Amino acid sequence: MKSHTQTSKFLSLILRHKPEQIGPQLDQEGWAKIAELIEAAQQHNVLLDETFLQAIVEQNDKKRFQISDDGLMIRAVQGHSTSTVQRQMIALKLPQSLYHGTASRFIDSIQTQGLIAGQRHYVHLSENKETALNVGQRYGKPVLFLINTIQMHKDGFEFYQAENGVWLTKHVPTQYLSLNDQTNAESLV
Ligand code: HQG
Repeated sequence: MKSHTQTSKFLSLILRHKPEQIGPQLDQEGWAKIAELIEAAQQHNVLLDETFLQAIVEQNDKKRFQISDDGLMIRAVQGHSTSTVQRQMIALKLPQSLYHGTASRFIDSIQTQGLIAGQRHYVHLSENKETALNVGQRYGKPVLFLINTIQMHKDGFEFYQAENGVWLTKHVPTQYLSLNDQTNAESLV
């Protein structure tokens, strides 16, 4: 068996982006049959079993994956780019504001175009600064944008929340964005 991290990355690839690479069918909500996934992985020389999958799902730092209540299916809760998946999610309680962490080199483009989803289905937003900064530092010097979610909601934009707490929306136009104070951002890293 590969390490948890390697397998978790493999699961992200198959359950979020390229299920066709090995074959398991994903439904609209992102679910794949565990038996089908295990068999498809085996055919591509990746050894998996139910116990190993369970351990990966439980120990995953960001709770990226979920196993269905009946134990038969597995999915990624967010982060998809495959068009097969179109999750229906409902936000129960929208916070006043949310953060988006990005890298400083994207500031100009974001201030021109707003936040766009890129390869993924949604723009990913966080309730707290630390999480957003961690997301941003994956691409360079992290900076924070504050999103006026209440005004967006009033203006008819929809927000969703994945089971792991990550907030999602299709696009954040520039008028709802403000760049968070730099020194403030740096003191949190
Ligand atoms: C940027 C990870 C230029 C955006 C994280 C980001 C998250 C623009 C990058 C999840 C732009 C896209 C998603 C514009 C947005 N011009 N750049 N107009 N609008 N961008 O990876 O939000 O570990 O697709 O700021 O924790 O970084 O995979 O999105 O820098 O929750 O579970 O374009 O992925 O979670 O990058 O990260 P991504 P993200 P996992």
